[in-house]
Amino acid sequence: MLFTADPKVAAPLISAALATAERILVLSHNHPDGDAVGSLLGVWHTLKLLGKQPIGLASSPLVTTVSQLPGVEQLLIYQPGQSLPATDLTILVDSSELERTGPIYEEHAVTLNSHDLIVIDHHRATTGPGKINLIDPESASCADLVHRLLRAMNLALTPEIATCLLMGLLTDTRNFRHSNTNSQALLAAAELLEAGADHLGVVRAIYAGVPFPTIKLSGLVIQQMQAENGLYWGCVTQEMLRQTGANSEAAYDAAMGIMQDAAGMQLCALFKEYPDGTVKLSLRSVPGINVAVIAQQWGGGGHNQAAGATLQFNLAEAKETVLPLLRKLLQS
Ligand SMILES: [Mn+2]
Repeated sequence: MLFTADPKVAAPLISAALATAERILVLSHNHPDGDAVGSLLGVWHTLKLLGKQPIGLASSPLVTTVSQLPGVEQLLIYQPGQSLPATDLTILVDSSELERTGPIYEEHAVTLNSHDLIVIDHHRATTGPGKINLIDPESASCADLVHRLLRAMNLALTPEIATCLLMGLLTDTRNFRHSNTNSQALLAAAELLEAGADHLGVVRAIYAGVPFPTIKLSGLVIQQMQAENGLYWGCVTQEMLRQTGANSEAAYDAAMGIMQDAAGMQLCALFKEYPDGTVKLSLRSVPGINVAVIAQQWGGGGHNQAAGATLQFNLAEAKETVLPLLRKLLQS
């Protein structure tokens, strides 16, 4: 078992693991975001170039932001009850827990646990479930970690791969505005552009591709957003999604972005009601306020300034439980 944050250390072992594998399952977390899909596709394209048979499988439907990425049409979207294709290696990106693949893990834990696993992730973790775990919490995105791994493996970066990875880098740094933006991220961006990444295409997809239902939903979210001494919170209910016809994931990002831009924002929380009545809590904060510790209380995780958890409460209970903890965190 290898656990390292250094792509140069992981590279020879990953090369060796790939050499003996043919059919490779590439997974990421449930409700995949730009970084999850960008990283997944970056790995998928690379495996194709190596002559492998990669199977990219997303846990749930994709956000519109990633719908133009090269190769996205080749991704399979998991349908509950579906059997897993026969593979001899699994690569998990942008997550270091197989459980985070959601329905895929729920229905195929035994199969997944029996396969060799490579983990490539940038969420804070002290251990990994893989045979090889390349986990670097200092990486701004999983995508730029994948980029450094490809370089360490001396693999070519095609314009398609570069475009997919740039999507991950831009979405996870919020266009280099998050505190996770470091020189490594900016260097990666430069190298991705040099490799032919479609910068304008990616930027347009993220910032100029907001579907009208999402804009309408943002209006509803803004209307009932609350603010109190640097703490901002809001919610997206199933009723709001029905009313506007918005795609939930893109809408969540839009609502979160608005709160993060609010004057004096120190900590913000978005409560998203899922169809099964449970609530996904997403937290963002300014440096100095660690929201990961809050998310961890419910088995969630993430980064100090961006974390989340799934709560087995209804919306009202979730707010009643979480908001006092956030107020306390802000006062401490
Ligand atoms: Mn990520």
